Amino acid sequence: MRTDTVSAETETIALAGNPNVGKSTVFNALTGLHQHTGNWPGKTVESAHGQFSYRGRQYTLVDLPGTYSLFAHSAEETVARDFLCFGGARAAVVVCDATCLERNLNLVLQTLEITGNVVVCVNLMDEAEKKHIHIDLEQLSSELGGAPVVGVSARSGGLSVLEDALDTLSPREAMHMEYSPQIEQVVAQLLPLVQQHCPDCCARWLALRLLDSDKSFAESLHRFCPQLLQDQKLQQTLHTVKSHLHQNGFSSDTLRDQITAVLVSRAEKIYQKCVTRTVCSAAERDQKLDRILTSRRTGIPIMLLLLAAVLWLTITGANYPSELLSAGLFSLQDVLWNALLHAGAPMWLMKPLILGVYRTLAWVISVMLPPMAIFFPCFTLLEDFGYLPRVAFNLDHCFQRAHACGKQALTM
Ligand SMILES: Nc1nc2c(ncn2[C@@H]2O[C@H](COP(=O)(O)OP(=O)(O)OP(=O)(O)O)[C@@H](O)[C@H]2O)c(=O)[nH]1
Ligand SMILES: [Mg+2]
Repeated sequence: MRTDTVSAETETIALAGNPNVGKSTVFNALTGLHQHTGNWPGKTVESAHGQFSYRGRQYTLVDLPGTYSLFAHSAEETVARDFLCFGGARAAVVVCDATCLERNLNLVLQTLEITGNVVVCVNLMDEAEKKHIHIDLEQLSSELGGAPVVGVSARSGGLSVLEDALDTLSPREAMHMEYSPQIEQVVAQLLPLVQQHCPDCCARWLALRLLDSDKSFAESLHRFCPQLLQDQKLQQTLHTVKSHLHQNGFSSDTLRDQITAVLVSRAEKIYQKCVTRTVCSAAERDQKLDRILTSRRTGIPIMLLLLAAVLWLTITGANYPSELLSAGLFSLQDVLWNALLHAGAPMWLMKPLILGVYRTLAWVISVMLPPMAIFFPCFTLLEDFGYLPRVAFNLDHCFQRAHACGKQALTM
């Protein structure tokens, strides 16, 4: 059912969210497809399309790569930002992790600034319950200007609340975040000019982003909205307001920092109003464990030891089952050879069959199967214990020096 082009009769819904919050799990549950899921960030690297229908309406769901912010820093984040901004989706579902809602709200607010047609899907409610985190979904919805909020545990299904929310979603205005007077003043100057080309609700967001001279965003504008770059009056006004801001000590970085600070502080306030957490021994134990597994002094040595143990188990440990398998399979070779001889099979058939096909197969199985049967379960255990994102965190610093990021360590 995978489709790469979106049919005109279907309503396109973007599925966005931070990395590793369960977007692909939601996507698979709704569309019946099998997007790659796993417990580490950065599995989805390009958008995938799938379809589903609900109450007679046809939807095309677009599973986007995980992104922390729409100030894109990586290629995956650019894909997500461009689709949310220029993809022409009717609505966006922002999937959040109920166990760390505050961080996720940053993206929710940024998406709401682009479009009011957002459903907030708070996933991993089961994990939140285990950690004694209570989220007041109604309060959250009212803090987000009435955007529908649903709580789900996508891994165990039960996504009809999300389907209902999409079905009853009515068009809404984008959220208006209030920035400093200097920023508001220049946005007011740019807005009418941007609106001429983009009359829909993301004009204010576009005006804000034009101020921040981001190269990747300029490339996206060139691709999706070239008229903004070609409008001489707009470019002149942009030049004037930028130099005015510059004279008042506003560089692109200061501008971004101010915008981010407003979003972060709003997210913090919303979180405090909507989330209550009963501190329990399990949560404290998790925090202690986190400190040990990700601190500089203990995190790296533990990681090296664990990875070395997995490699040692795979390489040395595999020798024993390898020997057993090879002894078993090669003794079977003699049995097969004698059986065929007894049955009167000709030599021209027996030699390629037994000494060629069977012997090669026996070698491959006895050499390759044991390391795989040891390595993959070990890796899955580390994944299920949630250790892989911690490896990504520990290695992020090293990888950044090579202009990469920690999560690439996992595929490496
Ligand atoms: N306990 C629990 N785990 C879940 C739930 N939903 C998803 N998961 C798990 O969370 C992990 C991440 O899920 P994905 O669907 O791959 O997350 P994603 O947001 O697509 O991740 P990226 O594509 O890397 O950004 C997987 O191990 C899922 O099995 C849930 O409701 N409860
Ligand atoms: Mg995914």
